[in-house]
Amino acid sequence: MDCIFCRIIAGEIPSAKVLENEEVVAFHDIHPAAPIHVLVVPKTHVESIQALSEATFPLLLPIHAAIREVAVLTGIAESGYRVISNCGEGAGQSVPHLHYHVLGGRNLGEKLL
Ligand code: DGP
Repeated sequence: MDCIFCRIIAGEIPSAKVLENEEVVAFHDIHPAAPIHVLVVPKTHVESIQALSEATFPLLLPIHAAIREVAVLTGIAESGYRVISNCGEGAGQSVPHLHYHVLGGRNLGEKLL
């Protein structure tokens, strides 16, 4: 298994988990870009949003539920947070396993759009 997130999911690489359920795991990013920076990752290996299919679209529901739960657990649900999923090398995706960055805990005023 050469996917780093699959190895984290399998417990082969340690991570600071925020939550885990049947479909999703969420853990703190190793290179935080904000005081709260959590990655929400489906346990099923899908490369990116672009690689989603009819079979894997249902993963989006537990991912979104987990994002909300992570926001509550890390105390940023009220103050606000940003969710980013880099899709493809040109967008800076460095781990080809679908994941959502949940960022908060500071003013995220510098908006891209
Ligand atoms: P992206 O560049 O959008 O593909 O995001 C990948 C993120 O994954 C990046 O912010 C750093 C993080 N990351 C890479 N390897 C590890 C790891 O072994 N553990 C943790 N916790 N995060 C990792």
